[in-house]
Amino acid sequence: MKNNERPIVYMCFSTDIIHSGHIAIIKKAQELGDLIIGALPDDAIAMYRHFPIIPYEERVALYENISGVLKVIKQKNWSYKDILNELKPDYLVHGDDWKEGFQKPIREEAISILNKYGGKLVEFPYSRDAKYDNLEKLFRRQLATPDMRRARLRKLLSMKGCINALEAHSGITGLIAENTTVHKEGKVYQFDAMWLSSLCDSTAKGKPDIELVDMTSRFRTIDDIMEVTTKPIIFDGDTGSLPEHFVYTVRSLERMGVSMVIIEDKTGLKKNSLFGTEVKQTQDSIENFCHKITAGKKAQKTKDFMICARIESLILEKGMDDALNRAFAYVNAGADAIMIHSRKKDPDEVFEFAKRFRESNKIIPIVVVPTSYNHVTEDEFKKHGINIVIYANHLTRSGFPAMKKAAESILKYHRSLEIDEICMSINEIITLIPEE
Ligand code: SPV
Ligand code: MG
Repeated sequence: MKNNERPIVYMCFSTDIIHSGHIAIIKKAQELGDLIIGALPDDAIAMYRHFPIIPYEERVALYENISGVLKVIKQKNWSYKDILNELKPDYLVHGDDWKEGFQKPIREEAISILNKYGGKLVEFPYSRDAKYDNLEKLFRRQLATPDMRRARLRKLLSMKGCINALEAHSGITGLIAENTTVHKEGKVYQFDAMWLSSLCDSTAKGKPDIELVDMTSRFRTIDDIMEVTTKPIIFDGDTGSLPEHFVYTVRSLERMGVSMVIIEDKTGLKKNSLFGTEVKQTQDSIENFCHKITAGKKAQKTKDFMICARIESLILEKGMDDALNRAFAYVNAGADAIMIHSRKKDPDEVFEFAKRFRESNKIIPIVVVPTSYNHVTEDEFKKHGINIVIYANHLTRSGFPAMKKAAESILKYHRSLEIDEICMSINEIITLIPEE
């Protein structure tokens, strides 16, 4: 590199569109020397920002063909440490927007490495031109199209190994699942997917979770959420109803852009699993349930849509062997994933299931809903071979108690002053709804 006469300039891109704003920065960088562009891989971008629309290889080709770019190399993650140590560029170019926010520690790390070998950081003022914002927004809308949204769950699973999903039951709860991010120790955390819970969809309508809210109404909720979000949706399909009905559900969900339906192996009047054996619930026969899975798999049109079989054996106290027998039978019938449900306070039976299932099957994703064993972290689940962690009811369970408290307080004091502290200001509420 250094036998080159001109200084080496390095900058890293995560963008999947190149507009005149990028070209202007590239031109300025090229005035400093020969420009090498780093390209972040899909998993790095998906983890900290939006999901990339243009795949990595295409982005590399895009950057390579920008006039005057010497070459494009892979920058494995957001940290510049490895690249700076290897390449030792004379200049590192970046927009000045990374002085704050999640990139602040990344900037500090880069400066300390540059200082060690005498490299320079050049920061160009970052202008948030409305023209570019609109362009990006338009481009980003593609993420919400049915084909892109549907396919994203499988992609995220293969990128991350273990993903999480938050319950959503309306447009606004969908927006919370879509947009909530937390910055911690130089990293950004956000939810990967949304869970369209039957319990929470029914609760929002003031109805019991007994398959009383019909599919047309459930689809309406999906539509409300899809209108304002882009993240993949996992749909709680209850029992899936009759196989003859389930095939229509599969086709509709797939057409809408839902990524996965989870159906549970119960039959007759379904009650919520968290009641366990306190209420009468009947598990379906292996044969019947396998038939339903196979019928669903035959009905789907794309390779991306997933049918997950949910096993209720532990909930209904039928034992571990029954749960495992069913899991293998359901996979043979075509299930793309297995959900093992438990309402125990500790995760032992779920971990035992995962261990024994993984002895024979390393591939099929395992889904868990840790409502009762909620002290277990996602990292621990991942270590036990689990791939999807669903927070199944937490926006419902946190939101409604606050509403009840507000209603009671108004009745008690005949005014609303006392609940100021638990109410979001109108300004904050407005910021939850992004402007179009
Ligand atoms: C739901 O969220 O509706 C579920 C999960 O099915 S559970 O409530 O735990 O059964
Ligand atoms: Mg449910």
